[in-house]
Amino acid sequence: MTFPDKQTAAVFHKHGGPENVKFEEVPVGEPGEDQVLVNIKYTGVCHTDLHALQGDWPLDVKLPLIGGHEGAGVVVKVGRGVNRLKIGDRVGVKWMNSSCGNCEYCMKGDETICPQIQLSGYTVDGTFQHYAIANATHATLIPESVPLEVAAPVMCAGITVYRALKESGVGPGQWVCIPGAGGGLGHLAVQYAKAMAMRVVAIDSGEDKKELVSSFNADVFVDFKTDDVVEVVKEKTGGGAHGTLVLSTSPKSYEQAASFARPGSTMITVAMPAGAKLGADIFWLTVKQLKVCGSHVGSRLDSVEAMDYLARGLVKPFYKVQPFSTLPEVYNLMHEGKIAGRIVLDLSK
Ligand code: 8ID
Ligand code: ZN
Repeated sequence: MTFPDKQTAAVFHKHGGPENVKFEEVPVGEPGEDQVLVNIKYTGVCHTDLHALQGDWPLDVKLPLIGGHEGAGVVVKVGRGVNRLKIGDRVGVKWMNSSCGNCEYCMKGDETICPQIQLSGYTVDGTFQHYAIANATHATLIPESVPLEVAAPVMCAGITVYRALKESGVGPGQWVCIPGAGGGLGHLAVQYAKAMAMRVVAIDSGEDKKELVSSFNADVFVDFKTDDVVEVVKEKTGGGAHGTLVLSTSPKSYEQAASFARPGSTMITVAMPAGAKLGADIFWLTVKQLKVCGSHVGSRLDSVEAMDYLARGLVKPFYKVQPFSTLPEVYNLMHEGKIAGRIVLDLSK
């Protein structure tokens, strides 16, 4: 398969706003041991990419960085020792780029907490380029029946919420509460939750997001700008949600989640607003026997399972396709909370 030596990538050299993203000519990488070179056709834009650009988190970002970690494309070259993938395979490139495979966590399938984890679009270059390097063990095969642009948002958003819902322990018929339900992760969380027979309280704001989550049969919509969130959730769920997935990028959601939690329930921390602390009252945390559990993307098996929901038609990402060159505008819209579902970039434009 032929491919060029050089390509255009969206790079930032220092942290800050979308104006720091530059489209530059960079060399196409060479896949090393257990790596493949993937011709990225589509990539989602996740709020994590914006956190990385802004330098929000207490974990160093590689600089300069090519961001992006929701890529879907085709393998064009395989490195040494790659048996699992071949040229022409359709794969997803994820946040979880690689793990060591040999530590105590990797050995028991907890690869998402491997101390040597490499993260696409954060510690290594990601999918905002035409040719990205992926680890052959971790790249997710995309079933033939799933178009690449549809698969892209699942590579981070879908896998993450699928895993977080499993961690929540919410059973069929029980209530799961989803702050941030109209966003990239949220709109998929609503669908996975319904496919798992949970009842859903979707929290977000505005008509667009209300319409979107209602189209996926969310049972209740709560508008965080106009409703008394804690009271409405308690009332609609008959005493609080059995589990909460915090997917909203506002620290306020973490305070509210502890307040509307049903006794004995679990709060899953997924969103990571800059500098946010757990603002829960320890008294209520204790006497309500609440569990707080962090959830970081998903394992290779979670990825395959999350993709399978798509292949079976149980989950359908809602997205708008835009040209690659619009990435800075996407960041602006995301910062303002104006994106319902996901924006997927078409790398050919
Ligand atoms: O593995 C992980 N833990 C993981 C994986 C992927 C993403 C974590 N994340 C993190 C991101 O880094 C980000 O912090 O999850 C968060 C959400 O990512 P996203 O879904 O990509 O963001 P978005 O599309 O911008 O959606 C955020 C939604 O939150 C709503 C907004 O309206 C938007 O729809 N929101 C806000 I801002 N304030 C809210 C509030 N007070 C709120 N929703 C409810 N209550
Ligand atoms: Zn992401």
